[in-house]
Amino acid sequence: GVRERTLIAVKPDGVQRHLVGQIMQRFELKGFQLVGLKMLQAPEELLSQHYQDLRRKPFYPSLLQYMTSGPIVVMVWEGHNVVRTSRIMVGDTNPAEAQAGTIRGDFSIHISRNVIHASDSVEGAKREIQLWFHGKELIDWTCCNHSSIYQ
Ligand code: YYY
Ligand code: MG
Repeated sequence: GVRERTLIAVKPDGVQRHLVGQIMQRFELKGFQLVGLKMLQAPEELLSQHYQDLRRKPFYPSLLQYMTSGPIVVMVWEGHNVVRTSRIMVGDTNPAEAQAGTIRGDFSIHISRNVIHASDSVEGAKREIQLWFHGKELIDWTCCNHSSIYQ
């Protein structure tokens, strides 16, 4: 449905490099709708839940160190097929494999500093949105351009 939602986060490297505006603009220009937004210094406990499936990976300790190294910007974007489409907009996990035109392809070089997070499934998005946002922080609103974006 058009009310599908995904969690997008600009990671500490993206914030430090002043990429927040450009990244948000890509989602706005695409036609997706912003329904939640905040900046925070991520608590390690929250990150360990966010990345629970990666706990046994060799890169996990350095991943957590990087993700707590500075503020992040977390947001929820809404729209038809937004989970899958935003993964395409974000590009491959490894920036060396990410296509030009994708966010990682255009703005990053190394897998350990790939500027952005995007949920990888509808179920994963639901879990991550609940982890990072209280229900009342998510705003239901209707875009006046709706009929120019959807049939
Ligand atoms: O969903 P995505 O961010 O594209 O990749 P994941 O496999 O979920 O890994 C999360 C995160 O971990 C990735 O964005 C960078 C980091 N990472 C890494 O530093 N080294 C790897 N070999 C794999 C992932
Ligand atoms: Mg992932």
